[in-house]
Amino acid sequence: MYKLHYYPGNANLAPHMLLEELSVDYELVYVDRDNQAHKSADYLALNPTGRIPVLEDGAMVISETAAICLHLADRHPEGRMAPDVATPERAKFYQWLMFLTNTVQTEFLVYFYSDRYSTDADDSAGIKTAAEARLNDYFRIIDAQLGKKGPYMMGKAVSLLDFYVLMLSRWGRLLENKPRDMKYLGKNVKLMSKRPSVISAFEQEKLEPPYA
Ligand SMILES: N[C@@H](CCC(=O)N[C@@H](CS)C(=O)NCC(=O)O)C(=O)O
Repeated sequence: MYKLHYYPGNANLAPHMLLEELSVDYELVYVDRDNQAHKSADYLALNPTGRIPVLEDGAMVISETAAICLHLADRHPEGRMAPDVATPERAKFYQWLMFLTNTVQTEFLVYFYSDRYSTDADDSAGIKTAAEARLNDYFRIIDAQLGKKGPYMMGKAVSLLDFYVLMLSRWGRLLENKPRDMKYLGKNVKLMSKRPSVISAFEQEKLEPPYA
C-alpha cells in the first residue's frame, strides 16, 4: 500500500488527488510541519531535502512531486493520466509538467519563502512582488494553452497535468490576479473541482471550497 506524507494544501495535494482518481489503496501520513516534523531525523531519512511530500511505495521512497505523479501514472496506466510513451503527445506532456514543476512551482517557493532569497530582510517584499509578476505571466501562458487546447491541458482528456494546475491555482488564490479569474483556466478549475477524486482529497486534507 502507498503511504503519502502530507501537510494540508502542500505539494502533496496533486499526488493525493491522483491517488484518489486512480482508486488505489493508500494511507495518509500527517507531517506535523507546525512542529518542524519535516526537518526531523526520521523525515530527513526519507527525504534529505526536508520538503513535503514523500511517497512510500513498498520499500521504495520517492520525493519530488512531479516524479511522484509520473510514477503513479506509470504504475496505473489504466487510469490514462499520461499520454502513451514516445508519442508527440507525451513529449508535450513532459514539456508542460516540467514547466509546472520547475518554473511555476519553483516561483511559488520564491513567493512564499521570499525571506530565504536574500541575506537582507529588507529585500523580501521586493522579491515577493517580482515573483508575483512572474507568476502572473506563467498563469497567462497556462490560460493560453487551455484556450488553444482545452478544456484540459492535453485537450479533450484529463491528465495528471490538470491536477497539478489545480494545486498551483489553489496556491494562486493568494495573488492579486487570481488564476481562477482567467477565462480558460477558470473553466478548467471549475471542471476539475467537480471531480469526486478532487472533492475527496480536499475533504481529507480539510481544505474548504473554493478549491482555487
Ligand atoms: N521540489 C519539491 C518542493 C516541495 C516543497 O517545497 N514543499 C513545501 C511545501 S508545499 C515544503 O516542504 N516546504 C517546507 C520548507 O521548505 O521548509 C517537490 O516538488 O516536491
